[in-house]
Amino acid sequence: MPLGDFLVAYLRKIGVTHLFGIPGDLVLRLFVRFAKQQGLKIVTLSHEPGVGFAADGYARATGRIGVACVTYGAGGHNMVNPVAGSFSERVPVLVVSGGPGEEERKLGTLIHHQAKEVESQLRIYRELTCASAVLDDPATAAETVHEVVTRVWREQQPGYLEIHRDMVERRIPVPRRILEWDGVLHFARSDERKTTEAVRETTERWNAARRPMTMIGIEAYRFKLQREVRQLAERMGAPVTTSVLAKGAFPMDHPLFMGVDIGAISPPPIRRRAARADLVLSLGTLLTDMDLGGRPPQIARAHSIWAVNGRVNVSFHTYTDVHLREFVRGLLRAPLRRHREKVRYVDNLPPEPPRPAPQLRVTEILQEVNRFLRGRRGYGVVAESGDMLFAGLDVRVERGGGYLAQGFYASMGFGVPGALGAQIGAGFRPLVLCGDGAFQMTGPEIAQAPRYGLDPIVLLVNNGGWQIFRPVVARPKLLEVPNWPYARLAEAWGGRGFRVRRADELRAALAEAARIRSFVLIEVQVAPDDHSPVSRKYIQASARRGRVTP
Ligand SMILES: Cc1ncc(C[n+]2csc(CCOP(=O)(O)OP(=O)(O)O)c2C)c(N)n1
Ligand SMILES: [Mg+2]
Repeated sequence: MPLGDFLVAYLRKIGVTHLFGIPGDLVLRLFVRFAKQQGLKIVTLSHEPGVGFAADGYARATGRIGVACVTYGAGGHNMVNPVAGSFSERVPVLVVSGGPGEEERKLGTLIHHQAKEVESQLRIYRELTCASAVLDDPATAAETVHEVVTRVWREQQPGYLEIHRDMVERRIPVPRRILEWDGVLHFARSDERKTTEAVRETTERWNAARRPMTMIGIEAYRFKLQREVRQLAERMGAPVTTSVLAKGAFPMDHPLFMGVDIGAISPPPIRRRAARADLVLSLGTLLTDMDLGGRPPQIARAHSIWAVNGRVNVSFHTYTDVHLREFVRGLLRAPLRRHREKVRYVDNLPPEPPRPAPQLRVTEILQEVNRFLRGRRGYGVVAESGDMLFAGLDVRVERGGGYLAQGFYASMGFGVPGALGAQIGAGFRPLVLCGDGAFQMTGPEIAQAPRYGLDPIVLLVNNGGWQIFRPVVARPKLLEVPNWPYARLAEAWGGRGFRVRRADELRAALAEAARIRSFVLIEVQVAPDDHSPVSRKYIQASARRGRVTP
């Protein structure tokens, strides 16, 4: 069959429903094939960064592969940053790019959109993907697609396919193995004997521990272990925290959930409990400066078991080839002792003020958001980079509601397009927490919402600039951004816009937004030197680390 048709059939077979993209002449034929009858639903946005973030948001929210299709050069290069974010945060995104045909490449001229060499884009994407290929050989094209996609799934990281425009209609042989395959992708399998031993040793240590804790990381989410991890936590009975990146991987209203652990700048009860722990069982947590608050792990290695990246590290030795799925399943069958401890959820918010202040504060916004979400179903929170990334740590989405944020790579621009992709894929109504600076990067993609029937609520916290840096930058002028008429823009783009200045106005606007069936933007005015509690701690700690000591 023609290569283009094979690719569509293949993606459908693995459960992909949508394709995010922007066409160009070097990818046009492929793009049109994707949209053919029985093909994929095409979602075009205004700018490739939005496309990349939307495909990533789709993948995060659905647990399926997100597909982004771009033209060669100008399009592909424009999407580098979102794909780098997907790589860092283990999101399975497949990038499909067009490219110049063989005859064109033989002309000896430079080809429009080309940067250094025709292969430059491929080389750039090699750095940002776990598998990449140019499909230039009809004989092996089908196998190559299968290999790249299999790797993307196994590693939960992006992959890259470049399909030159003269290849789209080329007929390719499809091996029987792929034709007869049921379309189910598999994760890497662990070594059984090593798993048995890792589980046995973990069980011994767990049963000997007096004050253990469990920390849930992003792999639990990406490898679709939420249910098992919850069961395991209930069997073990100890308090549970998540890393920053994994917020949402464990139910926020679960009686064992203590909150988000961000190392030394965690809420004091989490810090104190972690300091007293004689064993931390960490399931799928990447070791990042963000999660550990820029300090070495508080828990000495002697008292920890870290399962991540296909390894189980038990204090000072390591079991290789033990992946999180088999490890967790093994533990579920093990004779684990159940600890009993009364666990209380903690965040960083102060008590609510008795009456709304004349100038709304970030902490009050978070209290209103929590009030709004309490008991409501069908919402997911998307936190944008900037103060809202840290503010989001104090948001509590109950009853299985989703939570998405770039909790480690932390690129501005993820929020609005990521939310569009997430709603398209998973159907929940996003509540986007977004700063004015980040909104000016990709927020205008919200204008795409009406034509796809999407209705996110964007809470735009307007503090007049990139103010997360205000406490550490001596010249505030450097941080200013122009003041857009955000609410009026929302109305002009087919949504509804509100401007609020006080907590009671915000409460009313949110209640109204819940009734409105189009997208809604609520602009919330706050003072430029007001920050969420976690940002305040984080930015000071980060500035200390960057300081040059003579
Ligand atoms: C793409 C990108 N560029 C720059 C940064 C560095 N950065 C982090 S937060 C921030 C300011 C965010 O401003 P805004 O969205 O208004 O949020 P605020 O800090 O004011 O709450 C900047 C520039 C980044 N994270 N991502
Ligand atoms: Mg701002």
